[in-house]
Amino acid sequence: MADHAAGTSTVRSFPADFAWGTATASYQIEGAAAEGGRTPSIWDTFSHTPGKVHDGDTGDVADDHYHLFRDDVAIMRDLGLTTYRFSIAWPRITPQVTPDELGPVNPEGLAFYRALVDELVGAGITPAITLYHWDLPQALEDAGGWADRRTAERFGEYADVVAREFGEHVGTFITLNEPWCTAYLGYAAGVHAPGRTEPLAALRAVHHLNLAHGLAAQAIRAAAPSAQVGLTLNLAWVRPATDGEADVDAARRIDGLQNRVFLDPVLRGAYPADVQADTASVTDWSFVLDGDLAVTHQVPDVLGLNYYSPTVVRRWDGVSPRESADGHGDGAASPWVAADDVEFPLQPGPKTAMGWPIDATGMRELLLRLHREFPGLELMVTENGAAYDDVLDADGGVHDVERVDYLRDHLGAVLDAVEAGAPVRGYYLWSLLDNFEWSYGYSKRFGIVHVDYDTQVRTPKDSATWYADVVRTGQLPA
Ligand code: IFM
Repeated sequence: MADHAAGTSTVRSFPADFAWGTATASYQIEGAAAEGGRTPSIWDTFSHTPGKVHDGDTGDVADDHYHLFRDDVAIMRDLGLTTYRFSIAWPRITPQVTPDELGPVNPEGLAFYRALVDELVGAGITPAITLYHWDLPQALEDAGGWADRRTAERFGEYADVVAREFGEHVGTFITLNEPWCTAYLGYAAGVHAPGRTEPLAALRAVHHLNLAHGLAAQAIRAAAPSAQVGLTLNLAWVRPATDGEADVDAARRIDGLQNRVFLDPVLRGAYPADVQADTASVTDWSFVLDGDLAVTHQVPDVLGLNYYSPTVVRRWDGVSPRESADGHGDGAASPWVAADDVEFPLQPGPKTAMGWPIDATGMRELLLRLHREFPGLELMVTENGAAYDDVLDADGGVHDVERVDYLRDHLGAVLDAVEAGAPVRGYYLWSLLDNFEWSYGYSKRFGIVHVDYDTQVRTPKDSATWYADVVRTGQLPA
């Protein structure tokens, strides 16, 4: 910790082998939606459906990273990054997949990612590949999507193809990104693709995603024994609004639905009994078949944490408008299956352009909780960052002071956890580039590199310079 009290400022250092990266996702940056043999994903369908995405934005072009990836790797090399987390678009790899058959592998799809991996390796940057960051082949959704267990089975086969192809050069294969969003935002709240509002489908999706993780982990371990298996969860630092029994119980239920329903089957080989009881009005969980929990129980070599904002919950009184800081409030379908009586009171204090409250404490607390509950499990921050209403200044720069403050606070929280003994191995800043922010389209800018969507000109923001300094020195400036 910085020693301000003594009038001196002790520099805080990260471990020498700490991995420094940025993260992106295929649909958010690639564009070239109809090129290279790619078939539509659920996000193509969703974004092309009127009213689903801000301003009718789509990922058709996005950052045109498909054509500009060499420039983007050069930016990362100039920043001194040691690793880069990106996702592979499943519809580029097996574009003819059906629920019953993976279908032929598309050489053009493999060639694109091969060129990207080669470029990264040539720049001294270790690739970390996410296998699923939400762009499910539409043909699978047409047969039920993640609510159908065949999607998990095909995912395991797709993981085998990717691990065989890239296992040699890739440090980590992350099976899934934020299955909470896939299951609940996609199948219960309907604000993400495929836009369904079916609580039962959401819980089926939860299980099939856990199964998909297990099948993919098995495939990666067999095909690429030198690579690490990762899983990225957006765990919530859940706190009750008061010490009252109802609020404390609301916090337990949200912790179950967001955190433990993913952690437990993967790390303990069991679903939490309280979550199953809480959701009994929706399902008896009979979609969990004999032997499934042995498959989900594939402990990752590294668990990825995505953290942005804290979560405060209380029991809703059922009368006043239901509050939700993230837009899932009164009147909207809720992502919180069987928890319609829980609300998320709006918090005072500073917020990012997403309206998300800023509190880095949650980052530290979640890392310490993971370390406490799963000692020995290696940890990685696989996403952290902030959207702000950045503008290109007359001097040609983007002076994103607030983002620098946000990053400094959150990296400080990571260091707190490291200093307390949590085995946090690295940090991926979300995001390298401004990009397609899902239902918000291009209206929210998370990048440390500004993108002009008309010209595709990239301009590193002040935060990029600041981050490059942290990476170069391994030290957190006060
Ligand atoms: O842009 C997303 C990313 O795809 C998943 N994690 C959260 C980010 C910011 O909302």
